[in-house]
Amino acid sequence: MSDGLERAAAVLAASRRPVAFTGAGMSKESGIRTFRGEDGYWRQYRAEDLASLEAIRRDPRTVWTWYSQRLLHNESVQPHAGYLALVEAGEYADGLPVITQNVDGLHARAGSREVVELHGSLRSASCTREVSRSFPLNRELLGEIPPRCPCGAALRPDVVLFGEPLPAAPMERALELAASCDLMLVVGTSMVVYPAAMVPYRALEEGAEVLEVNTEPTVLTGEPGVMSLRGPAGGVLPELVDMAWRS
Ligand code: BV8
Repeated sequence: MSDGLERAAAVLAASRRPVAFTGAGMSKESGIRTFRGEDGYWRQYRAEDLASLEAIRRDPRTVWTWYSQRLLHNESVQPHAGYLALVEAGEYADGLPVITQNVDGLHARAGSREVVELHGSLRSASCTREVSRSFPLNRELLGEIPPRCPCGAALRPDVVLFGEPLPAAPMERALELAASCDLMLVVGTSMVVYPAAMVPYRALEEGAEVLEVNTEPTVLTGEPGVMSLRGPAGGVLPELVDMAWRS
């Protein structure tokens, strides 16, 4: 079920404090695989087998091979037109802060002024023994798999692994933005992972409208206060922003 682009554009143009909440589907058209889609990472592996502290301790080589492949692939991808549309919308409307579950850094690279990374990022890695010691995660550090701290212990990527609590400050900021926005664009997320998936529900509870952009229906589709645009972020978002402010 998909609502009209015209109505969605009118709601976006009228919003005073829009916020975006994005997941792996936002990066699909930049060439980064989703987690649970047909080509998703989790198709071959189970989340617990890769993105967990237990997995890093049990089998650091497999986990780091996966993260290293993702990091090196990240170097070759670019933010697509949907990212740039969110940046442009921010120029018309309150900066349009972005809350993301993604660790690929593409929103910041596209130029979004405020990006709240709920699940950390692939920019750095920390020592599993001296946890406060962190290092830029780059090709050089990946010369050895798993990369090691000078103390000899294995490093871990500074992403939030399954079973780990989310960092407090980003989650607090995300809930604050959800509570104060009048419109939340929910783009490219299956709404499966908690507590991140609480964020759009908080926006709805506080009276905001939600505009979902996804190629598939999710638990949000059809909920009161939710409009759904069925289609890829890289196509829908530029059309939406064009219609809201340019036509
Ligand atoms: C926590 C970082 C508690 C790493 C990620 C058992 C044990 C422990 C915990 C749990 C458990 N059972 C449940 C839990 C809770 C667990 C959870 O939610 N599990 C799920 C799977 C059921 N959560 C946690 O473990 C969290 N921590 O609960 O801690 C705690 C508290 C106090 C003290 C101690 C512990 C931590 C969760 C964070 C995990 N880290 N990522 C990394 O990236 O490697 S999660 C991972 O999933 C990514 O961040 C990803 O972004 C996120 C969510 O997935 P989506 O983004 O939605 O992506 P997905 O592929 O699922 O969907 C893509 C969507 O896009 C689809 O809807 C598709 O239709 C759409 N799409 C596709 N193409 C397009 C598109 N849309 C638009 N355009 C397109 N072109």
